[in-house]
Amino acid sequence: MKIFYIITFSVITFTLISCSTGGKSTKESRQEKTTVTKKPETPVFNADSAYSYVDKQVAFGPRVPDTKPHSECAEYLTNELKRFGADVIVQDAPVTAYNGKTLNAKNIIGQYNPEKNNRVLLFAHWDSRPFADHDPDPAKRNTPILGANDGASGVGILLEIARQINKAGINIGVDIIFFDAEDYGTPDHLNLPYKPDTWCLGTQYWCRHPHKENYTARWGILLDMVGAPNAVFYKELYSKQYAPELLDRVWNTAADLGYLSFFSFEDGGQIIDDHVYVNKLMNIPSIDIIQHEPMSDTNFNEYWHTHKDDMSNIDRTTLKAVGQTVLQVLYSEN
Ligand code: AHN
Ligand code: ZN
Repeated sequence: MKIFYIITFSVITFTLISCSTGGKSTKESRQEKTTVTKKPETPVFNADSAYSYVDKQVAFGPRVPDTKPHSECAEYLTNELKRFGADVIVQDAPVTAYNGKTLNAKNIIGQYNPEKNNRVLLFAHWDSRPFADHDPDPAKRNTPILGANDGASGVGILLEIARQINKAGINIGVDIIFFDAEDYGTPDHLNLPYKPDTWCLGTQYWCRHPHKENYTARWGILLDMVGAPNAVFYKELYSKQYAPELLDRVWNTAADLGYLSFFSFEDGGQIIDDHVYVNKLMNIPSIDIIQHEPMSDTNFNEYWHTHKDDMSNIDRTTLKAVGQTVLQVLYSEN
């Protein structure tokens, strides 16, 4: 009875909609059509493609500033963004590390519709950690990690989003920024004194020297550690504090798309990450989609800052859930 009622109701509604469209003047429907074709449909995110971009970065080796794999990977990322139709700026960002060393960091910025004021920002860090300070083997803690999940996963998803933007077109301005030297923060295994702001060095530099004067964006989304099998993304608390509306929108979109097993509506912890500086220094409301494991010792994935953060720590299903969700949010923006 109930089902019958629903079917009847849908048929009537459908008929009403068809009638009202049919009843419009030719000019009106033409205008309507123009508006519809102007707004591209949300593209389908290809997880195989994203996976291959993660694999490619990892194959260069650890992307630590002032090393060969780092400069080779910078060139690769720049060329990929250009191939996907972005206007690219490579920003030299000299920064000082926790140990006083100057790092020649590079922020890689891909712009779509650079002339538009109505813009959004998508970002990830592209460097990998210079030390495996959480590796179970103490002898291996001073060597750099591959950072397949921690670094390459977010960049891989954003490259696939860039490829899709280039194919489908987009009405708003979009900046995709790969920040450097996020993961050069004070190592945990050496018992060094606490020093603030040793993480996110490339982002801090960019916030103080944006690539365009008076740069701003409506909002920002940071992707960090977004590729591990069975990852769960909780609502990170700085994101909730600075960008509650965007946070809800992203999580609701993920739920609509059927990705509730990846996106939990529970609160996570506060995580110092690139989005904190974008919020505080640039006043761009920004969230962090980050795998955080409140029950683990480190608060993160078990391979976090170890030599096991390699391609076996990457799963296409997770890349798809995050990538499709971000694309959907992006294409629902006018
Ligand atoms: C801290 O551990 C302070 N922040 C985590 C940010 C991070 C490191 N993201 C990836 N690696
Ligand atoms: Zn890290």
